[in-house]
This record gives sequence, structure tokens and C-alpha cells, in this order.
Amino acid sequence: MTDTVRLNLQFNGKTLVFDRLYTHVNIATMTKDGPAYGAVKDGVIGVTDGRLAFVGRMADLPQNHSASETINKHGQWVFPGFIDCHTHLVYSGNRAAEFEMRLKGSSYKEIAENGGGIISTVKATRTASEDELATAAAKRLCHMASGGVTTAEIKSGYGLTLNDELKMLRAAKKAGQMCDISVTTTLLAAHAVPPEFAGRADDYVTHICCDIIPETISQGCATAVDAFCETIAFTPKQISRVFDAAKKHGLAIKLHADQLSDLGGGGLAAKYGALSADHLEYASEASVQAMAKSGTVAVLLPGAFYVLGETQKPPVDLMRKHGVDIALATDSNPGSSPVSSIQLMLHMGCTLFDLTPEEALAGITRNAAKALGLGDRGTLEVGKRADMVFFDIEQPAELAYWVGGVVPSDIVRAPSSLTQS
Ligand code: DI6
Ligand code: FE
Repeated sequence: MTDTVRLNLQFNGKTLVFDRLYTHVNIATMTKDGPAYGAVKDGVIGVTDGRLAFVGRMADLPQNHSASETINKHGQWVFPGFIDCHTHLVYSGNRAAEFEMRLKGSSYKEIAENGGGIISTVKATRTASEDELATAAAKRLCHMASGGVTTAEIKSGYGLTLNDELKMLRAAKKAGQMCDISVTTTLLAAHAVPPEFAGRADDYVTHICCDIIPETISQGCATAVDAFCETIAFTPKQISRVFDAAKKHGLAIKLHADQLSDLGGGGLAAKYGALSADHLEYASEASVQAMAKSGTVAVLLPGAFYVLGETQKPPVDLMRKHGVDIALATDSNPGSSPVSSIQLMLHMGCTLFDLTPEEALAGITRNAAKALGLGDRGTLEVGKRADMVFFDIEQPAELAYWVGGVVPSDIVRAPSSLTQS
């Protein structure tokens, strides 16, 4: 008897009782050690009460089981539901005009410094109602979900007032309900200095620490805080104040770090025990080493790199050398990454950042779960949520190979009522 089967017998007593059995399926469990992709060929998955109750080979499924429903998958591949761990899906308007300006030679930084960029989306977002924002975000989120995403993180950051930030976070949750997708919310009030605080960034940081963070907590609107550490945004010193306040209130920490220049953002995130530091094109070896030590995930965002025509790649070799877990995400936003396909990020992670298809897939499953602090998903193992995406493909690498992705043959989502284990 294999270990898998023993585990399952323990999990479920002597007779295995399933709500549903998926038979003759090739399983990319995406567990870390073992065969490539954690693959189990000609496998079977049993689901009970929205969780995985059996994951193993057909040959190891004990005779002594019953299932209300059995579905033969005829050799399709199944993966953990994809997790997009960095998005800005809630906003109003779009920035196609800036895209045209960039094509004519203006840089992202120049546009931001001249009142465009993030601030132009802030203006549009402030005038939109919560329902309008939720509806617009749901359109984008449902599109994302159709490619196999079952969990998405959504940030605020285009409101930049107490009420507008909370409005965005509530809209994010509503969008999740509208698409039946698991959504985590992150407060990104430190995204840009709002016009009314122009020249007074420190005062805005005080407002974030003393008013916006406490109110976000008391209204239960977010579980993490994020900030933009960059010359066009906030200094490491200002961000340290935001993180100190966030820690005091029990928020998890994430950081937009070292995207356009090296301000030591990766190291700063590590110092605060951040779940993730994101972008990291300009991260130094010292930052990478610090992240390895603190277990901070490197979230790479090839969509923004591609759209902005960047040439400096994130130091993937250093991340491998020091053992930093790598995740991949869309960074879906109206400025630097108008992207809604997580599978396109698999392709770009490989072609632009030299990841292997297996590393890329770990980046939208196991490591993306870690970047969100979610221990109940990201791999296909007994006890995890039954979030699964099936494809009629011959090998897992195809998901990164086909430009623009593969349409899932089936998507299974655990009920949204399922509590985190
Ligand atoms: N980095 C990003 O990738 C997004 N925010 C950030 O700090 C871009 C946001 C935007 O341009 O609207
Ligand atoms: Fe971002």
C-alpha cells in the first residue's frame, strides 16, 4: 500500500466515501519534491465536502469506496486552480491614450510625473460608485476565471482617500461574489501621493497609518497591506512607517519593490517578514538573500515588463541560487499591465524571464498560494480545497507553450462558504 493510500484511509476512516470521483486523470499535483510537476499518471481524485479526499493512482484506489458521482476524464490533465496573487482589478476608465503616448516615446515615469499614470485612474475611480466598480471588476475577473483562475488577490490604490479606498475593497469582494471566485483584498493606499497631499507625502503617510489602516481593519476590508517603493512613489522610510502601522494591526505585508530602480525594496520587505515582494527587476543580491532568509516570495510580473518595454530582467538566477520561491501574476491594471490572462503570464515568464514551464506553473499555484499566505490551496493534496482546472492536453508544458493559453475543459471550484483550514 502506498503512502498516499494510507493517508487517505486515515483521513476518512475505513471506507472511502466521496461526493465525486474523477478517474483516469493525469494529475499535476504541483507538490514540491518528487517527479516533475508532482505528476501522477493515470490517477484518480476523490472530493468530499469541497476538499480533496483522495489523490493517487487508479491502481491504488481501494476497492472499498463509494461515490455519488464518477466522472471519467479519459487522460486529461488536472492542475490546482490557478491563483493570480497580484492584481489591481478594481478601477474605472482605461489608459489607452497613455499607451499611444508611450508608443510615441514618452516613458511611464514621465507620464506619471505629468499628472497621468496612476493619478488619472484615481480621478476616474473616485467618481465611480461601489456598484459600478464591482460590475466593471467582475467583467475582468470573470474573464480571468474562464482561463482557470480560482483565487485572485485584488488591491485598492486608486482611491487614495479613506472612503474611496474602502469603496474599492468592498467592490473587490463584491466582484468575487459575482464571479464565484475566491478573492483576497490588499490595502494599497500607499500607491501614489494623492493631488490634495501634493508636496506633503509624509502627511499622507500619517493619514494612512492613523486613519486608513485602522478603519480598514475595523471594517474587515483587507487582510494585507501593500505599498509602492519607488522614486515616483514612496521612500523606504515612508513605507517603513506604513509597515509598522500594518504590523501593529495584524495585516500581512506585501511590497511593489525594485520595479524601476533599486531602492532596496526586496530587503525592506524581507525585514518586515513580508509574504511577497513584487516586480523586482532591479533587486540586488543582498535583497534576494534577505528574501530567502525571511521566506518572502518573489512575485514576477512579466505583463508590466512587456507592456513598459523594460529590458532589465529580474534576477531569476540569484533567486534560484539563494532558494527564493518565485510566483507569477498578471499585475492586471489599466496602466502598465492591461492583462487578464494568467496563462499568458506562464508563456511570458518562460520567454521573457527564462523560467522553466514547471517553475512558471509553480508560480501560479503553490508559490502564489504562499505569496497570499493561503495554506489550503495551491497543490492537489488530501485536505486541500477542491479548486481544480482540467485541460485536454498531452503534457503540462503546453500551458506555457501555447501563446494566449488553452481553454480549460472543466473548472471545479470549492464552495465559497468553505472556511480556510
Ligand atoms: N506598479 C504597478 O505595476 C502598478 N502599480 C504599481 O505600483 C501600475 C499601476 C498603474 O499604472 O495604474
Ligand atoms: Fe502592481
